[in-house]
Amino acid sequence: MKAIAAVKQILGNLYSSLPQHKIGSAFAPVNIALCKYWGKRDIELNLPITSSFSVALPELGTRTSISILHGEHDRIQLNNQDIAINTQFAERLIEFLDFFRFTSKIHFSVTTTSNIPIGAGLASSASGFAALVLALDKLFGWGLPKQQLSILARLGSGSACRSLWNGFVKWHAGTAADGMDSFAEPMAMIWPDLMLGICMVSTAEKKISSRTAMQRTVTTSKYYNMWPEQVMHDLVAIEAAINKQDFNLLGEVVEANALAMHALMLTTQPPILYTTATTITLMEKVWQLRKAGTQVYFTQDAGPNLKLLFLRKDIALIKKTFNLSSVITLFPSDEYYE
Ligand code: 2P0
Repeated sequence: MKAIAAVKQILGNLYSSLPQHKIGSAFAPVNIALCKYWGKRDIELNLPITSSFSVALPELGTRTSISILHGEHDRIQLNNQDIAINTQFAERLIEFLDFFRFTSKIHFSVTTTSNIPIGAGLASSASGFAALVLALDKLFGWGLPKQQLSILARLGSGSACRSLWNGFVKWHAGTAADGMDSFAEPMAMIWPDLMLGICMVSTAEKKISSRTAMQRTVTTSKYYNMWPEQVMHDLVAIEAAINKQDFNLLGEVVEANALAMHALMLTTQPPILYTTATTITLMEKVWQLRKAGTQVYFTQDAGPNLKLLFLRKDIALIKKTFNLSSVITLFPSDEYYE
């Protein structure tokens, strides 16, 4: 298996070392892509076709503790509830833990709590796998650099490699077949007035996972070949906008990037549509408000909910206009990117 080989390569002599501590515990934030990851060049290693760029939602995320369990199988707790090991959630976690089960007898007890609004399309798998990798690093006492931990998190879920830092984060697609150059890194840029609001449309579980949806897009959309070029331009524009603190430029590029991803999904066979009538009503509201002079833009992930980007000066107006489930200051302090 390529993933096991990658884990061995990263851990080197540490592979098969015994845990140094009784418990490892860590928190990882949720991240929202400003330039989306949509398509893999390697499914097993979660290697992306393009680079992507995100911003973390500080305070919103997952805390995970892990310890060795002397039992027959793993024990998984989510938000204080035991999770049956034959559920999809547990199976995905157990499959990932298999990479670190150096002797077949090792089992783990994993306790996870998350303060992510349920069903907000906030990719709980990203903060989940990032927190798990950070917790494993502490349990085993590896002390790995974050770049290496980012590669390990990527093996659990692609976007998890971006959830190891606060602030703006770039995931370099890389070109190596083994994925050793495909990791995320924090960008030393901050934007103290930048705000994000979550506009909840539905909390129902999505009918098609982003994993399946992105693969279907790559294999069936006649227009997919336009995506990598679009992303290349968007990444440059997003970094330039942040450097200049040009909010309108940032918003335009971010919104267009999300719309292009969703447009691509409509061109798959069969088509994928996460957008609902309510999503469209909200988009129109954003556009109307913008026409009237307010600087507000949206981004949308693999679900119907919108995330609004705006500046602190407009917080009262945005709160009055939209029913937001969370309003997040993305850079609560001056040194928030590490
Ligand atoms: C992103 N999404 O960049 C994009 C935009 C959803 C829409 O990354 O198969 O859970 O585990 O690598 O990371 C969600 O996909 O997929 C995602 P896998 P992942 O945030």
